[in-house]
Amino acid sequence: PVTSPPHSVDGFVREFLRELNTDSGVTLSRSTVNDQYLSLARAVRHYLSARWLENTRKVRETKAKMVGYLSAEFLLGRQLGNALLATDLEEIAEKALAECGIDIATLRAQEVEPGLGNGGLGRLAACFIDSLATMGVPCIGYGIRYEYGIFRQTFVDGRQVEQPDTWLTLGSPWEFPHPEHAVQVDFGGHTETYVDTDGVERTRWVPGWNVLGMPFNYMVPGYQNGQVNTLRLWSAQATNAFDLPTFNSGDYAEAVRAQTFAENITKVLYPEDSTPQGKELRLQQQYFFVACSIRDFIDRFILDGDVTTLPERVIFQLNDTHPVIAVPELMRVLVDIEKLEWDAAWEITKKCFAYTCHTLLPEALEVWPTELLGRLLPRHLEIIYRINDEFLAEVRAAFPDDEMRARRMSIIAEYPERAVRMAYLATVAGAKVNGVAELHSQLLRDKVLHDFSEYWPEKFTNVTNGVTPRRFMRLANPGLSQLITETLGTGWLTDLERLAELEPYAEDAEFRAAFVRIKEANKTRLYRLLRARDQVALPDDHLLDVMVKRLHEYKRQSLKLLHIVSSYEQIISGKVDPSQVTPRTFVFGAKAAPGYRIAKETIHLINSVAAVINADPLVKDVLKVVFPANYNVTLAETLIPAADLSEQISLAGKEASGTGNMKFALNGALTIGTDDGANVEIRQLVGDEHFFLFGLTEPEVAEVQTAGYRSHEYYEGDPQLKATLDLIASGHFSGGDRTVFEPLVSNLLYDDRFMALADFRSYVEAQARVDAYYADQDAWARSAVLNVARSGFFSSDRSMREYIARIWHTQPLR
Ligand code: 26Q
Repeated sequence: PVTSPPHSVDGFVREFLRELNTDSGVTLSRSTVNDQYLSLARAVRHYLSARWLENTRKVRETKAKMVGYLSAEFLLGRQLGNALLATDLEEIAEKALAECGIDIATLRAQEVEPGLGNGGLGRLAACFIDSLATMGVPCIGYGIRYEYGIFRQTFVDGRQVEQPDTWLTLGSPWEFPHPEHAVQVDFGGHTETYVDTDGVERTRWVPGWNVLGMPFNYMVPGYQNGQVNTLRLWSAQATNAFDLPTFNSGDYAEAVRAQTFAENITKVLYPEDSTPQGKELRLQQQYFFVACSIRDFIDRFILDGDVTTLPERVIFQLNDTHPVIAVPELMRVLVDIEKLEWDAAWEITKKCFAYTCHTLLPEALEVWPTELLGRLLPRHLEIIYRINDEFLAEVRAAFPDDEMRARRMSIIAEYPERAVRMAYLATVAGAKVNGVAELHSQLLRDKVLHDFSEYWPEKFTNVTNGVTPRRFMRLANPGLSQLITETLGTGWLTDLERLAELEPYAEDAEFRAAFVRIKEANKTRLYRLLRARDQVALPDDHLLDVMVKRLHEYKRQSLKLLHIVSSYEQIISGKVDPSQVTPRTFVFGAKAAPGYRIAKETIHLINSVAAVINADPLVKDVLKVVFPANYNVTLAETLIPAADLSEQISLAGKEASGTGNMKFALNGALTIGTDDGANVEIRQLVGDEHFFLFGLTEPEVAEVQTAGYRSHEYYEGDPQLKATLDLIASGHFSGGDRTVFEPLVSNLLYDDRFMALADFRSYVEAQARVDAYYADQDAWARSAVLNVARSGFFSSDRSMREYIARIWHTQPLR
């Protein structure tokens, strides 16, 4: 049996040096920082291997039911810190490296985070698998090993320029390739019927081409519990069949081209997170990883080959519609390959899937044109048609005189072109459908999937998102974590509701003072990083106001910007004296989808406003605007613990949940926010007095929309808003050039889909309340502590308990 190395400084030094000498093949004195980082990572890995193998064996042997978390994205963040924490090796490793004359901080900084996701949805998947491992629940995460993750953002003259994310080039010590488990995935071709050996007429798929799926395993360690689950990411390779004939024909160049073609499938993560375009390669990615995963699960866990036991062994959670092609794929495997009857296969399939929706924006709902889907996956399209026919027959039987309803509910849309509505397919096939915050789930039931929730009320449920406190408290905010442990003892990190025990300490002046010192130290740490990383110097006595999330109109970075420009305009026009202003530093972090014009122009405007404000001596001591490039998980871990104010300002009814909002509250920032997503629940828990609410509510938004929204009227009716927009339009932030930001200004004045102007007045007033409240530092600190004490609900451990109880019905491994 495999054993773990000794948990001691000497033992660790031995592991580290052995890695350095035998695996990297260098001596300590000749080694580079990268050699040292790779060896450290592999040394830490050794402490997990034994439990990992043991775990996998136990799951197989006990036939425990597993969660198969299917997600096109896992935004993991750096691995080293998390692995050291999980194995309780932080101190040992630090001392061991010090004995070798190495500062561990230097090696930590060497790691390039795997950015295999766009934002919220991908990070949620990473939090969920962390929680399941920590709770000892068997789970296998299935996803894609993109060779290039989310692009690296740079700014050139204030404009976003994308660079490829080359996260693999210096070596990737956390992954285990398994070529022996490679799976073949077919595409294209046609279908035909034939008479099988048992005399039954069946359909078979005659594919046109195929690729190989190579799995790479990642350990998912639980927090100091000896549990290690697996994340299995698939990489595309050419099959022999693909290029052998070509090689044999002597066309070497053509053979290599074929290989490139196959490997394209997992080359790059699509950087759009809200308006997916129906790109063929994207559908190839989706089918590729899902086909690999289903084949893999059956081969590895259904050892007796009896696929009818699948529902006892697995529940596949569909992370949005991206993996929904798994539904017809499982049907194909059961009917065409395993030769089950259609009805029996459908009964099994319905028990094996559950679907999580993460959006409310109509343009974000995936649809695949049947022309494209049928060309790439002809058999799957036939299966989808049959699922739809049988479903619609049911609907028509239940509502005999309501053909409109049947058409509304059809999985196949007819306009503007014939296409498969993936969310409907997921809803029809899934045992459960859930939204990601109370308000979101309610709107799903009432609006997006209304007919379905009427037909199957018990199918719909809510599970409010959560975040892992291991990464976003313990690793990101060691100071606060230590204070909490000193105050409450250990145990709170895996039982986050225990933060409630901090509540009395909000009234304890000494505790508050300690809390404030930690916040200040976190700010200092952030400013040191930003100085090195982005060459910006920041004053450390400002209120730190932070808005970090993807750049999107519905999230309304432009509203934040209007507030900043308005504060600035009031000073330079003499309406407000700078000495009257609460000094603030505004931080933005946001990537824009490369093809999203308005989002990119907004980035340009933020940077241009920052350049002008930061250079203006009049506001020098009171206003600063910074936009560090390339916001990612790593930067979030230093940014969030330093923040005083968390900006969660989406138009009500548009942000499904948000998870950054939870991370800020757990680190003692107060929220200024709309009644949207999980903000609603945060406010309910922390209390109105400790949350700055503003803006229209979702029903009010709907009302204004119906009455006809004209943003121009708000501009005309509010002199402060007018002066703000006029200043931008005047060319003040573009060297006098009025054309540069004209499209943005016009968009706000004449379209403003997300009603920034309607909420401006209310937002500015809420910001004035922020300033007034911040003047009372003691009151602010009390509220900040209460935000921490009352946010224990937002642990992803709690989310996982709810999925388990209401959707998965799985058990922890004994
Ligand atoms: C789909 C098809 C083609 C190309 C790209 C995509 C695509 C990729 C990513 C579509 C959507 C996404 C990501 C969505 C996302 O991150 N949604 C967020 O999910 C969070 C976790 O539930 C919520 O907290 C956020 O409110 C929600 O916006």
